[in-house]
This record gives sequence, structure tokens and C-alpha cells, in this order.
Amino acid sequence: NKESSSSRGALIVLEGLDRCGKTSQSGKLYKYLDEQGHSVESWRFPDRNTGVGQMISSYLANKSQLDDHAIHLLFSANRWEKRDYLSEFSTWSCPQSTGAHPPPTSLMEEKLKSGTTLIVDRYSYSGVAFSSAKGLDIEWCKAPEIGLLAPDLVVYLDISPEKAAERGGYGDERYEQLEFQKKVAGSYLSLRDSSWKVIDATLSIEDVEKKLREAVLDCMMTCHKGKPLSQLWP
Ligand code: FDM
Repeated sequence: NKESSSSRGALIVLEGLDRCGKTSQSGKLYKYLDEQGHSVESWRFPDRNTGVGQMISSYLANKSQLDDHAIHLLFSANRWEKRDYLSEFSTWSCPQSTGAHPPPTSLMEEKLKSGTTLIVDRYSYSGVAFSSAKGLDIEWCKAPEIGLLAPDLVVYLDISPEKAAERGGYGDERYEQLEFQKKVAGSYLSLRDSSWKVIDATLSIEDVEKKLREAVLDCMMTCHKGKPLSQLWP
């Protein structure tokens, strides 16, 4: 069973409010693991490079308007396309095809199974937290995420919306406003469970980095020992 292969990588997700330090901590973690000789990649959602990602980017920059449900589904589609099947297996479901074909394997899954650890800056939790902060039903928000790979570790960089705002640097994007971030913080609170690793994001950069490394190395070890991959929502 490949899923319990002893060498699989870990799916690590970083979540938190804007300005919590997620992106710079992802970068530091990536550099550290890479230097230690681990096979590692740094991903982020939304991935603005795809066609769907460009629609999301334009929405976030207030250059286009979309219904709240529609943009929610685009964010989700953006994750599905990265879980997407590798093109070399694209004949798998073709009715005319003959002969044996391997079952479809996702890009994300394939990377993990081949031993690469993925550090992902935002994932389904951002999707649910931001959309439900607009008033959409939380169960409705979770539904399109069902079947995506479940992270092996969710790290929440915890900072109050007020403190985050004090850090400055809110850009001009749609959600970068204190009042909205307060609602997002509330949504994250209702999503959090005991499996999340919560790190106080107001500690020094070095302390956050250290705590993050410890949690991630621990999780990587568990995956290495054969923890199977699972799917959202557990
Ligand atoms: N965001 C991000 C969502 O609303 N839903 C999602 O599924 C994801 C992944 O997009 F305000 C929001 C969160 C943030 C914005 O994210 C862009 P970055 O990390 O600033 O690029």
C-alpha cells in the first residue's frame, strides 16, 4: 500500500489572519528544510498563476465583482486544480482506451507520496473562514472542499486583528480591513480543533520560527513512519 509508504512527505498548512507572518514564516521554514536536505516545496493558495487564479486575483484587487458563492467556488476550484490529475494519466477515463492504465494520481498526492513535503500558505480553512465571515453558511462553505487532501498539520499563527492591523502593511486588497478581519478571526475560532498547532504570532520572529520547526519536524516524522493520507473533512 503506497499510502503507508515509509517515505512520504507531509502536507503542512499555515493559516492565520492577514499580517500574521504566515508568508515570511513559510519562506523561512522552506529554506530551513531545504538546507537540511529534505525534499520540500512551498505552495500557496490562491495560486494566482492559473486561469482560475487570475479571476481570483482580479476579484481581490477589486477589478471585478462576483457573487460571494461564486468566488467561494473559484477559491475551491483553485485547490482542486492543484490536486489535479497528472496529464500523463489523462487517458485513464477515456472510453476508447484499451489496456491497463494506472488509477489517476493527483499532483499534490503524487508529490507527497514521492517523499516531498509541501508547505502550503493558506488552504481550505481560509476558504471557509473568509467566506463564512461574509455570512455564508459554514457547512455550505465546507462542502466543495470534501475530498481534497487533509493536511497532516495545520499551524495557526495566532494574532488579534487589532495587533495585526498595527503591523501596518494592509494593502488595497478586498479583505484587508480591520472590521472584516475581526469576523474572519471569529470564523477561524469556530473551525479550530485540538489537532491544530496554535503558535502565538506576537512572539519574536525567531521564537515563532523555532516553534514552527519543532511542530513540522515532529509531523514529518509521523508521516515518514507511515501515517496514511486522508481527506477533508476528517
Ligand atoms: N482567501 C484565500 C479566501 O477568501 N479564500 C481562500 O480559499 C483563500 C485561499 O484571499 F485575504 C483570501 C484570504 C486573503 C486573500 O490571500 C488572498 P493572500 O494570502 O493575501 O494571497
